[in-house]
Amino acid sequence: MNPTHPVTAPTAAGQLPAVPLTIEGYACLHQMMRFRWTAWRALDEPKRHQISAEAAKLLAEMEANSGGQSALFSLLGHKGDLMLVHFRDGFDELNQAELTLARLQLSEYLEPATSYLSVIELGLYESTLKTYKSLAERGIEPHSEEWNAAIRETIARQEEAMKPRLFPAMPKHRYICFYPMDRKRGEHKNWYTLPMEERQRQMNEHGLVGRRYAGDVKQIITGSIGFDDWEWGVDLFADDPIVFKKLIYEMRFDEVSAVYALFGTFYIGLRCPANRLHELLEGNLPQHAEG
Ligand code: 76R
Repeated sequence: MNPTHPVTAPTAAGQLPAVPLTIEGYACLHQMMRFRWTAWRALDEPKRHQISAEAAKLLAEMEANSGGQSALFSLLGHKGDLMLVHFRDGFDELNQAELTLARLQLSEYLEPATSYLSVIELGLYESTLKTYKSLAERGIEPHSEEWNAAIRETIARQEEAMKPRLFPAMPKHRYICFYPMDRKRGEHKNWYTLPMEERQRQMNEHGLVGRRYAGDVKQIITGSIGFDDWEWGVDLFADDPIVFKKLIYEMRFDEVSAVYALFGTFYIGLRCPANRLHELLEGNLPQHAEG
């Protein structure tokens, strides 16, 4: 028995490590901003134009960035006016994107409302379970050299196969829904004390529900344990916002959400391409057109 994981039930194959393997892709920053409309409107039109043109030029470059794209969204409601979503190769590039934006004249009219830092994460419950079990069956001790080598091999194979999902282009859909979430660590219901097999079963069911929406919604899960105040960030992209409601409602009945999910604040935004920024800042909703 492994005394460091006493809560994980032993299996026929012996004690399995509790942590599922994950693979990570782009670093991801969400910046929710308030726009200082009053100060902005006090500027004359040519000045507003000059400032928004400068910002649009930078945003256009960021939208096309080869090491991870950015996108701007106009937020609905009081939680913020604008949301920038940045995907980058790493935290350095992410921080540079923040600093470059802060140099814009437009930034004098932007006030951070909140932000969220995470990395694109694929949880590999299925292949983790297969790998852990086959290693246990071969009598290979967890965390031994041989075990570590086999795990590294599994991770490398998955990283290669999943590259497009770890380093995605920014989805082009009209609407975004972003919210952070946790898995419950309560006195009676605690996700982290469930055996690996049980978590794998529930995650598999979760995936089956999700997959039925695959054509209507694009989902990007980011992990934020150690980076921000919640454990995961969920980004959903769709051309019809009702799909968010239907998908999330249906998932509430799914065991892993019904019993173990805790949700943070929801943000809903409309995509604003760089070349529509001036329209948006003049108070006109940009039509959905790319390019
Ligand atoms: O990535 C995959 O497609 C594999 C299956 C899968 C995993 C591992 C998957 C599929 N998700 C995974 C992980 Mn998900 N997901 C959410 C939410 O509202 C709620 O109840 C929860 C918020 C939604 C709406 C959603 C949608 N998923 C995760 C994780 C990490 C948990 C962990 O590792 O312990 C969280 C927190 C989470 C939450 N999920 C899908 C979807 C959809 C639509 C799919 C199918 C995607 C597709 O097949 O294209």
